[in-house]
Amino acid sequence: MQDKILDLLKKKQEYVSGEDISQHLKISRQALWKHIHHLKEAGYNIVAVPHLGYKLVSSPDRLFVSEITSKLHTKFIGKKIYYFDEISSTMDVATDLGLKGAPEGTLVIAEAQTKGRGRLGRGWSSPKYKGIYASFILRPKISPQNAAILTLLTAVGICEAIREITGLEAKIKWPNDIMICDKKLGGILTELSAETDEIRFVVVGIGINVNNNKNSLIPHAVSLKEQKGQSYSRTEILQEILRKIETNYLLLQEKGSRKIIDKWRLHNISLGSRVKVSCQGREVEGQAVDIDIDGGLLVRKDSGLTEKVTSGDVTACR
Ligand code: BT5
Repeated sequence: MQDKILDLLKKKQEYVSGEDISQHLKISRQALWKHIHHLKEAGYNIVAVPHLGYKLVSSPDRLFVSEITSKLHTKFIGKKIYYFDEISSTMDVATDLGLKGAPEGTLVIAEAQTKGRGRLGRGWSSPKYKGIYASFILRPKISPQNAAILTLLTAVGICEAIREITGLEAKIKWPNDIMICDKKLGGILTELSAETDEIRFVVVGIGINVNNNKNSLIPHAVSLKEQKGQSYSRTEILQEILRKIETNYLLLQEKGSRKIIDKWRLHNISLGSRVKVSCQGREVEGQAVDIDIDGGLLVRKDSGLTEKVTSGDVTACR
């Protein structure tokens, strides 16, 4: 009901009389007053003026479901959203939902994570109300061996969205880092639930530093606020990221990986540089020359041989 009241107030952007709202939503004036009271407690600045009614002056910077769904305009990502003020990791909840058969596009959002995670057991710093911590479920009809393309298309979507909203040139460091000026702005974690030759579902997690000040950032990290000197609406950034990811996912389904890889090349900072990739206790060093159709990095070693690495951490050598 509170979502419906908010919808009405947002649409009008002016005073709406209590009587009109009550009639429209078929609730008593008393019930309306209670809902308005709860909304105010949640941080919505709603003014009430006798004879004029209620007006929404501002919304809190929270990733509430009603905030995300209003103006989201996606086909499937975010049609079902689970919101948490604080949780261990959005990955765990999304995986649980995936196992229970939740539909493609189901989204899990948290304002803070107590056990946010990266790859290989590493942590993801997730301070409250500062960043975006989200995981969504995909059920792609591709083989598990090709799943790396999902990380690539997510990275492209994030860069496109950040550029559109902030003008900043976010770049992708293969395979899953989103960078600005050599500092880490965000990361992507892709976890598969698969049989040998079939994906059951994939959970894609994204973490982005948005409104962190320096003191809530770990070393070598950056936030949009630190970089631009202004705060951003996390809701707007998340909405644009979801729209762009969905567009790229549909592009993958229609046209295959090549289009995604072409876009990826535009945003990457890995190709052309000399790299050292550590992958399962092994190191491959050479020049990053290209990306393979399934998302693997092609490294030309000093011996002249080219090796494909499918996962790992990249360090630029010089
Ligand atoms: C990643 O791993 O970059 C993937 C991060 C995915 C996080 C999201 S948040 C929503 C969802 N729920 C989760 O629990 N996770 C996902 P990796 O490439 O392994 O990088 C991890 C490393 O990044 C850490 O070891 C730190 O050095 C660094 N790091 C941790 N928190 C950071 C932050 N907030 N900003 C920048 N760097 C960070």
